[in-house]
Amino acid sequence: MPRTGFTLLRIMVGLFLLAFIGCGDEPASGNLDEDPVADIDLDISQLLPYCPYWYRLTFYATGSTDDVTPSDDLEVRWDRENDGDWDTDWQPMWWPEYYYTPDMDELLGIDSTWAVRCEVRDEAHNVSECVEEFHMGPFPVAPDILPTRVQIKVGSDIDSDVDTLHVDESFEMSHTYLCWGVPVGQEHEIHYLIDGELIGECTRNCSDHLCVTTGCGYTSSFEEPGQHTATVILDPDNFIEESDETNNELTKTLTVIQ
Ligand SMILES: [Ca+2]
Ligand SMILES: [Ca+2]
Ligand SMILES: [Ca+2]
Ligand SMILES: [Ca+2]
Repeated sequence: MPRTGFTLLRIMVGLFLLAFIGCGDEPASGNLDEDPVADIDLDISQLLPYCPYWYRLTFYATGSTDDVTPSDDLEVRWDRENDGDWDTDWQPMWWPEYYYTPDMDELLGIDSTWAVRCEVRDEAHNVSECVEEFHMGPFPVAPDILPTRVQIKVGSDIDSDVDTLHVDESFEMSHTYLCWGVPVGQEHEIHYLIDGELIGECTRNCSDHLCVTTGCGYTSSFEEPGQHTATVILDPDNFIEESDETNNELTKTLTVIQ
């Protein structure tokens, strides 16, 4: 073969190899690297069973896919209330959860509908946006004060809360309540009743916490087996004007056994 023909052949083989290697970087569709497909899931659960307005909001973007970048290598960032300001940096998909406990000012402002926004990007920095709305609540209408738990504590565990007691077993009564949009420092009275009889009373201030657990220092025990009713009444003398004056009483049934 003449020398010029041999050189031409080498160039053609080289071009063919370059084209062949380049094909491996392209998606099966033959298109260039496309935007990822963002897919988010929301997991909404109560943070504490007696704080019905405290939520654990977990946002997952693990369902997102891309034509080239493996799902595990995609990145996501979150704007948790869709206000235009990103609340996280770009973060890897293997840590996609975002825990958030809204405070009352935010809850009062969002009218129980919440929108979360995210962006998912692939390794070529192609970006897809996703927005999803979800519902929380219904929330009380401010101002309102309401009990959410009658707590019966036994032993030294301050978090214990039982329905069943033994005869002569000592217990302490307390309660959890919400001051929903009530000015901080606003006083209210609290009445504790057992079987409809007033057995303790005290005064407390509203704080800016969503859920407050407190007690009037009442401890007692039952001498006989049977069923009893423990009741907490908030603001019995109506120091606070509320949107709902009918939800200030909460009752718990106690079973006393030998
Ligand atoms: Ca892509
Ligand atoms: Ca934000
Ligand atoms: Ca109320
Ligand atoms: Ca009242």
